[in-house]
Amino acid sequence: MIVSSESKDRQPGERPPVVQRAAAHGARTAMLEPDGAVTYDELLSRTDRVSAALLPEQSDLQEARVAYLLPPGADYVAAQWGIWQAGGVATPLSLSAAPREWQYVLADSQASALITTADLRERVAATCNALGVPIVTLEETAPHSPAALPSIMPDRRAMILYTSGTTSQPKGVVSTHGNIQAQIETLIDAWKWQADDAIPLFLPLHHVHGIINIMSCALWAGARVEPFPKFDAAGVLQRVAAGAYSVFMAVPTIYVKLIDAVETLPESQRAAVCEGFRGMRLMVSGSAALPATIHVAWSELTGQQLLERYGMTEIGMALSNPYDGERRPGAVGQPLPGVELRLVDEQGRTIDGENQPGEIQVRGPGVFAEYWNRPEATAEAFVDGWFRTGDIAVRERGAYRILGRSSVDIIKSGGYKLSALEIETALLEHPAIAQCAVVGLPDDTWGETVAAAVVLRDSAALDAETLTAWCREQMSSYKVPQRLLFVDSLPRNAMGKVTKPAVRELF
Ligand code: MLC
Ligand code: AMP
Repeated sequence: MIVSSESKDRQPGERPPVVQRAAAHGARTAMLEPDGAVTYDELLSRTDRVSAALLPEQSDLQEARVAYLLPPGADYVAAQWGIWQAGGVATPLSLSAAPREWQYVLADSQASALITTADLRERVAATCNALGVPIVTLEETAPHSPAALPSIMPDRRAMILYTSGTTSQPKGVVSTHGNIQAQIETLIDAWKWQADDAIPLFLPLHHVHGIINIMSCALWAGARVEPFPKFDAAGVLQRVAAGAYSVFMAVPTIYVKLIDAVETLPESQRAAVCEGFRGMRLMVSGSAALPATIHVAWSELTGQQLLERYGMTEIGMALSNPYDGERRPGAVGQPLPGVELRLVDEQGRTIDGENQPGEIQVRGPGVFAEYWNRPEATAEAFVDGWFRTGDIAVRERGAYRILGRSSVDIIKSGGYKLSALEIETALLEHPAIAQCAVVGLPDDTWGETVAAAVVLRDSAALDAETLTAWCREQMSSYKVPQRLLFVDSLPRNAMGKVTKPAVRELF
């Protein structure tokens, strides 16, 4: 169990751990934004404004859920820390979600308020009004400090992240302040985060990779974060060439895109970019399998051995190749400090030796508390206190290798975990669609790409272009099926159940 000296000695009335630490980083640059540097002191004063706005009459939000829709940057951090400090549960919304997805998260989490900017307000106003969720814009917060703040103890709920899985609707993963601290500290320790580190942030901030591994670890260490509104290969490479970063973290799709981008640069620029990558102390890949070919291609291009690690929203990071030592292409290394991990076979027996596949199960202080308002799903997710990840792995020569997932209904595309059932449920709301089946197809860039086989209702007419346009209104862009096939019937087994492997064959 990882407990820092601070958390052991923590007294009631203290601020959340990451906020406490920020005070010690004072005048250092926390965020380098396009319009200037934001220091840790400035972040703290913006955090106080948010807390004061959320606590006009009371001194503790008592774990009320507060949603926020904000671009990556200091405002996002101030909202997250301001909610935490006020005793609320931070519930980030995805900037690329469709209104019905925001509506689902706001309703499911029973959000008490939503924080956004004046610019973004219009995009969510109708959704919030329909649900009666008040909107707070950062521009309207006053430069006040909160009159009184609650005691943030480690077992209080801190954050809900929505994850798509084997159910037709996403589940809210609740992490406590203690869980978040453990998830951060294991990476600070294993990957040797330092105050003089600098890292770009171009991953979305509604998932752990961006929130914990990049943003929270960097701010815990007193390092500098450079946010990008979204991933932009040219913009990132320009800063890499300038030697701006010491640490870099991305999903495999981004490394595939960067290889393309670097290889098409003029010779004169390519050398500086490769030098920029070569000079970094750490480059990490995760959230989806890194093909060994990409590991090798990246090393030939930049001289960097990517450190591949494995994690999940419910547990933070669990397995990592070593900081010092062999980083084996295709493998995800060993359990991180403080993480207990075992493989379990189909009969529920723990696998002791090597070369025998089993489900990864995890225990430890970083493992989430519960699925929000879903006691049965929470109970099913654990066996004897171990969290069942649903990922199958094998241990070979001392390192774990991920073999796949136990469910065919989970798709990993561009590092996003998508639920085939959730996309099917959305498609079935189209009046022309009678039946459908969604599968993931292997893809060199995206890992998997979403494909849908669709059976139309009698006499209904629908073409791929119209359906795609409709999907874009209903779901996040990364969930929209990239391949569509209109069929007369879906392949089914003797029980009448759609056979997903046969659906894949159709493509
Ligand atoms: C977008 N496109 C896709 C797609 N996403 N096509 C297939 N599959 C997908 N998943 C299409 C768009 O429709 C568009 O097409 C074109 O690609 C460019 O879209 P874009 O949005 O501009 O793409 P880009 O910004 O380049 O996005 C790629 C990306 C993004 C890799 C930056 O997908 C991303 O941020 N992924 C990271 C997700 C993440 O953080 N996961 C971590 C989860 S936590 P057109 O035709 O419109 O041009 C977790 C735990 C752990 O997993 O272990 O970390
Ligand atoms: P999420 O639920 O979005 O947090 O995604 C977590 C899932 O991503 C895990 O359950 C794995 O299936 C997958 N994943 C994360 N890292 C890796 C990796 N290095 N290799 C293979 N799969 C990974």
